[in-house]
Amino acid sequence: MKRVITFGTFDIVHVGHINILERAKSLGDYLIVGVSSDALNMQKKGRTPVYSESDRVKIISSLRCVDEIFIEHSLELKGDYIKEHDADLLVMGDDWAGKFDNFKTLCDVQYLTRTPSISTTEIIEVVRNP
Ligand code: C2G
Repeated sequence: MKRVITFGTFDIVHVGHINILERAKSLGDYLIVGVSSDALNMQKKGRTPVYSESDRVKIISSLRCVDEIFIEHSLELKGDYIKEHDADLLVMGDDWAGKFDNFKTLCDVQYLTRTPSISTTEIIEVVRNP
């Protein structure tokens, strides 16, 4: 059984998130998702997510393509998460292209093309300034 792992904040879930999760699942048999903690998102993006950690966990857990989830507390722990979850493949969007190549010693690494024209940041902008 091929185990695939991916990571993200998945705030204000949109079709780009669903696309990458479905594509990640299609590359293996079992999909494990590391959902960034509120604290990690604050470090990465300098803001608290619109949806709380527990709501984001509930939403991502409810998706048919997702088999298991855990909270990602630190970018530095990515290698440990890969090992703990016995992942065969790490999948990320190509905004992260090259950034996780050092994990190729632990598992395969693939960057998938992002879905164009949609992002959480743009959704926040549109809602603020309709
Ligand atoms: N994504 C995508 N297409 C979009 C928007 C996002 O394919 N239009 C992908 C991103 O490339 C990422 C995933 O959806 O692989 C989750 O995106 P974010 O929630 O923005 O994740 P991010 O905050 O970049 O966290 O350890 C890595 C990080 O936790 C990734």
